[in-house]
Amino acid sequence: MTKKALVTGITGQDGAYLAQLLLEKGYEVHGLARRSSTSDVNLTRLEWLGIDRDVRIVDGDLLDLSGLIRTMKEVAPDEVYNLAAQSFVKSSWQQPILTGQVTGLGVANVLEAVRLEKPDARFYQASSSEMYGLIQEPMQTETTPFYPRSPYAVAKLYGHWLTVNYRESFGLHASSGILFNHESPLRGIEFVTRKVTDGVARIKLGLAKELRLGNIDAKRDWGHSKDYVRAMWLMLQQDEADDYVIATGRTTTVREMCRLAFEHVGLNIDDHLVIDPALFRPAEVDVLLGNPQKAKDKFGWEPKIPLEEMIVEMVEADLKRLKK
Ligand code: NDP
Ligand code: GDR
Repeated sequence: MTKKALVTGITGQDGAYLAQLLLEKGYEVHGLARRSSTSDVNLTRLEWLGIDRDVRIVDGDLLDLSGLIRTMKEVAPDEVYNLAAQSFVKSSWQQPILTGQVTGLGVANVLEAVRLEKPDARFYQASSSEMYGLIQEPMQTETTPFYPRSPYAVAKLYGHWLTVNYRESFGLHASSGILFNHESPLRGIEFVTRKVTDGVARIKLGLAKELRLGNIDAKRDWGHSKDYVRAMWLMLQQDEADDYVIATGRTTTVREMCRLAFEHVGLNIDDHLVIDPALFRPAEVDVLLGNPQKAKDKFGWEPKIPLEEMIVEMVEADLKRLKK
């Protein structure tokens, strides 16, 4: 029997790579997506991977419970991956209420639709290392206490605990992946890695002179989206639902990540980088470093693509895109 998956946030970075993985595994992939006035649905990332015609798009929004219930009934998925969110941390201070509604309460909507229409479906929640915030332990695991530092992280914490609660209350096979930062050429341009690789490519091609960043002392545990969507799928293949940290176990400053990008095109970071105080955040998460041992022990997950290789892939992709 062909397995069916429903992916919310299918038009995003992870949605695209996850859809690709599921198609490779023979799944029938249904993706929830919002229409916009410029294009019916923005399938750019799915087109980039050449799979836009292979997924079935269902019109919907995380805020629309009745639509979600209908979709759950119609699709009757075996697996539900809830990736949709207002996912940009900085915007969450600008739009705290919308972020709470989509990134937080949106999880309740999807879980309710599962509980009412397809309680035997396996559910994945896209939780985040941002929930750790003000770090309580040098290396974060599934038991490290949370201390969220943005409206985004507060909303994610609600979604995380609701997932745990629906597992304990109703016996849903609901797992939460606490994923650390992961990037790719499909990353949104507002996130720092993609902003850097796009900026470096522009400078290299003579289209820009400088790159403006905020807090370059912040440290992140960066992996590749392709590796991380594999972990999402693996979580739902386990007999028991559970929560897992997915990370590389290595942390790097924004400055060092940026230096790698400049170095790849033979430029000196100090000739082009400008620090812009306007880009600092009201509250910062200074450092993140995850320990993925549990995922390794339980289902053998390990990251394959190191930061250096990923940054080169991203710079090259941006050079190609800009030359077009
Ligand atoms: P993106 O920002 O690339 O994608 C977000 C997706 O959510 C898009 O498809 C977007 O649709 C959709 N979306 C936003 N609002 C709604 C809504 N109201 N109804 C339906 N869909 C909506 O994020 P990523 O792919 O990077 O991340 C996937 C998930 O994982 C997110 O929940 C994110 O918070 C979480 N996460 C990401 C990490 C990372 O480093 N990438 C780390 C940890 C967690 P549209 O295209 O229409 O805007
Ligand atoms: P983050 O990712 O907030 O960790 O959330 P982002 O790439 O936006 O920021 C990482 C760090 O870089 C610093 N920084 C800048 N960030 C941006 N975006 N732009 C800049 O110009 C800049 N200069 C410095 C930031 O201050 C921060 O410390 C991502 C998202 O994908 C979330 O959805 C996800 O949950 C977490 O990763 C894990």
